[in-house]
Amino acid sequence: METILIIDDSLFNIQLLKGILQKEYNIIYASEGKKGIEIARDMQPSLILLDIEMPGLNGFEVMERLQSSKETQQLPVVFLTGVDDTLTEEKAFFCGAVDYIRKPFSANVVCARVRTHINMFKYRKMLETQMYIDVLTGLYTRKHCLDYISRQWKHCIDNKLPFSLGIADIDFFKRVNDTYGHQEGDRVLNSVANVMKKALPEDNNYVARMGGEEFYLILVGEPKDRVTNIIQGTCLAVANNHIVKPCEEPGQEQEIKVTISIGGSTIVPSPRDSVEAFTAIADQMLYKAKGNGRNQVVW
Ligand code: GH3
Ligand code: MG
Ligand code: MG
Ligand code: MG
Ligand code: MG
Repeated sequence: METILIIDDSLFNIQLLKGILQKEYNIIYASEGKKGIEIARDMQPSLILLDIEMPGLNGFEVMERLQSSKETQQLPVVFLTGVDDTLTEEKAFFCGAVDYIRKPFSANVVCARVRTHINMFKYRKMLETQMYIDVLTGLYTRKHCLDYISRQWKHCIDNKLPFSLGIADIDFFKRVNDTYGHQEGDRVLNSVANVMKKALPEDNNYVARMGGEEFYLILVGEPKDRVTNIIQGTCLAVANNHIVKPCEEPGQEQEIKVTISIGGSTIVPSPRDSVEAFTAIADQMLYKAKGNGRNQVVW
């Protein structure tokens, strides 16, 4: 059930809205702006119904704070107010509200508008998931990764931090498909993805599937020797991972083993460095790892 947050200083209004909406939605509320912002951040509701006239922060001030924080700026806000004046309504939309409902309101109109906004929000979240999360492995997609790299690259330049990129590619993966079939190949891909993610530090474990059986592993702020240790561990963890191919005959299960090669590099980037040139180096290292016999890290 989707959650709606009501921020209103009038308990009467909160009760009224709750009565209208609680059959279809989980209703939470705050009678004051600051508290409302905290709840919005922690609970990530699918919609916020926001009053304008309140003691403490008024609706516009609440809106401004919601919009200026990364954790709340994507949440849709509907102003629900007794202020019956077109200039205020214009201002609300200008501030980023998705809708403006005047009190006294009709229960059916509130329901219909809320449903529309909630549906749009759900749809948007679904599209974002499809864009950013790879369905087969649950890892980040290429699109997410490219955005992430440009953000982190800049962050490392600004803070003089090391940026590390490892490019991992499964060895002789074509053979896996040829031997066990494409479906089994997909399971292997999924398993390798999970093992890689688990082998990285819990608080610094960005892995993306860039395409096919190639992955980017990104570590930010770790010194190079620590990075190479972690990446060696990742390579080893994949090699030690056994994937069991299920079989109808008990005792006839087959074990599929695969290895990966990883090429990578670490840099404390300066504004003159280009992320494309740096990526090309990691790619060359992968090429070397393949040429040197695979199942290894070249950094
Ligand atoms: P190398 O060690 O040189 O990387 O050899 P390789 O066989 O892994 O390399 P190659 O690039 O020739 O083959 C990659 C194979 O990965 C080809 C393709 O069929 C397979 N592949 C790519 N994406 C998928 C996928 O989503 N599922 C499955 N099952 N196979 C895939
Ligand atoms: Mg009020
Ligand atoms: Mg290849
Ligand atoms: Mg390969
Ligand atoms: Mg490949």
